Amino acid sequence: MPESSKRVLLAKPRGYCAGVDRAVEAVERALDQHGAPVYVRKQIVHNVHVVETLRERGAIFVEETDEVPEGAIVVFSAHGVSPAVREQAQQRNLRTIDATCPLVTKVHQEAKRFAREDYDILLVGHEGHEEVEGTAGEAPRHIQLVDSADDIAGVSVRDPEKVIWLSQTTLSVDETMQTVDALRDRFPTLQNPPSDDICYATQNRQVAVKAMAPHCDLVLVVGSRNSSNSVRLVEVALQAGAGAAHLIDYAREIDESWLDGVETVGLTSGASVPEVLVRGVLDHLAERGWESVEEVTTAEETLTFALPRELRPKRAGAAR
Ligand code: 0CJ
Ligand code: F3S
Repeated sequence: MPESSKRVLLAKPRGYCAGVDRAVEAVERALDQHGAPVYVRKQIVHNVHVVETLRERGAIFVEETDEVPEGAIVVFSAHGVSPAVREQAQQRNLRTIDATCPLVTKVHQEAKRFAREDYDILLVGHEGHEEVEGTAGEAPRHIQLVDSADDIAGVSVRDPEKVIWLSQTTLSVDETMQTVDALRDRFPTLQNPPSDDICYATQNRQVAVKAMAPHCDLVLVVGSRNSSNSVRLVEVALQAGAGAAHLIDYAREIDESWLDGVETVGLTSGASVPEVLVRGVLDHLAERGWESVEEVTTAEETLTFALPRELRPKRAGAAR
């Protein structure tokens, strides 16, 4: 194939969202302010490289707070925690830094509010995902998880007039709408969340991939296997017409055979993926003749979140 027909389409937006940026910085600041080790419950975000880099700096990742020594510092991950986890941390006198994304906290608030109003809440999300465990833990008696259309037949509610659906923040927008349509066939007065639970970053990355994929023989998504939003980008690319699509953590995972006969490679990354890994893939492709790179931009993102309150500088003269 002539070198000149080889090109890369680079999706924008891609990579870090505001919630991930804040969560990663929270661990870095905690290490700077308090010194190593700093404990982190679960992976701060679902990215192998981020976790390894922070581990090298002195973060210790644990599954549960009972692995953290009494009185030590523990950071809660971007995906959020249930009230039960907060209580366990308090019982062990842990000093907590809450890096839950504010957009996950918003879904928790919705769950609490509709549980208080005694709704049955149908939470669309992936069973076993940490975010879903945290949200469901806010109102276990009111929430039922709907992971796929297969679960719908098993849903039972007390009053079909008082049912609302909420969701995980990192789902496929199209698939979720299909699930909600199927739920509404069963419960015609099913209420929508007060605002979108699937977050702006998830939506924007899917829109960008959809714009790019029909022009691509191959789409590469940089992201880790357990990153829900990254995995969704592979699915969206295939549904939108990409010839093939693969999820990779690093450029070295690109199988040479994937590139056989390929002219246009699409490239994007999940919300938990640092840009340095995308640069690594661009370098890898350039060495093989894909030197021309065009950005496909579908939105500009400017949102940022303040650091967790426990890490903000204390105001001068504030009471101690
Ligand atoms: O749930 C979140 C707050 C998203 C965090 C960013 O992405 P990632 O890969 O850590 O998590 P997901 O598995 O939820 O996509
Ligand atoms: Fe938050 Fe969405 Fe990122 S929920 S952590 S802004 S993927």
